[in-house]
Amino acid sequence: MDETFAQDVLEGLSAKHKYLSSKYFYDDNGSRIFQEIMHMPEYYLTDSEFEILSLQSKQIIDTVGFAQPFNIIELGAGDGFKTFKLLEHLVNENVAFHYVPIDISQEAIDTLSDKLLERLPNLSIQAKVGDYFEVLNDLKQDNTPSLLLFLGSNIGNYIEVEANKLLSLFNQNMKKGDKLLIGVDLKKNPLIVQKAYLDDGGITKKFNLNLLLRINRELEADFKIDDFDFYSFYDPDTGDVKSYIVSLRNQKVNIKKLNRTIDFRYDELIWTELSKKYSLEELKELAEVNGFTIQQNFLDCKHYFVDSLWE
Ligand code: AVJ
Repeated sequence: MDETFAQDVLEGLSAKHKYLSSKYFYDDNGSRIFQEIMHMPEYYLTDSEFEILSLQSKQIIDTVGFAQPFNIIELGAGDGFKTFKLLEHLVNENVAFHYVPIDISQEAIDTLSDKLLERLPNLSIQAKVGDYFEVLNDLKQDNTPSLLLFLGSNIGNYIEVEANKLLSLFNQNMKKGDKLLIGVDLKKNPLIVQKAYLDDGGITKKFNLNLLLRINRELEADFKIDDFDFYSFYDPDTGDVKSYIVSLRNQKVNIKKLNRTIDFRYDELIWTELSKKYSLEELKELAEVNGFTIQQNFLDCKHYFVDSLWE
């Protein structure tokens, strides 16, 4: 795990066009800063998906149409705040189901389980720590129908080939009849998207620069945070939001554990994240090339976001 981080940092910072993977944002500090992002008024994604799950949980579950009991398997459960609305609906309706959150972090799973049980003491939680696919493969053995959740527009972090790889792997690990509810951020007025990723309060900047602090701590590097800035750009044609760390001067950074000194040019960029937005047509295409069909789309009232039900 640590080894991969070191290797990936080395590879990304040695490249002609430097890059770091956004999956490394989420150490303990990064996860906390992401919570702050989700509370920013500019970051509409959370509010939109929360609205969908608050107002349409009944329609979603009716459309899924499973016999009871069934499983709700959440991939990359995170803090489970949006999912709470869906789970609450099911518990209140006395529906028989098991909630199976999957995350690679034991700590994230423990916190989530405690928080949920506090508010929904009757909830049946069968948390799994580990790799998505190992856990999904295990679940294939049991013939309880399963609804997979992949919420929060996490799919937006994957470039096209990777998104297709991930979704076809989901597909291969699902039993006949299983369904997938996937949260996807939609193309919209570019100013709204731009502001969600380049906020005036600098929280997203702090989120990105935290990755340099993580490298300082875990790989014994000497990044001077004040000598770096942040930039994010939305291209409304492609739907790509690309985020970057910007070097504010010519500088050298030593990374002790990598035995390397890395040169940064004035204005040189490190690409850190893709947050892709889809149109509904592109979403249909994404489903179909990976062997799914869209059963129904559930949108928020502003049509900013969709929870799309795939079979
Ligand atoms: C959690 C991946 C959906 O890309 O919108 C928020 C992460 N990055 N602000 C996103 C994020 C900058 C977020 N996802």
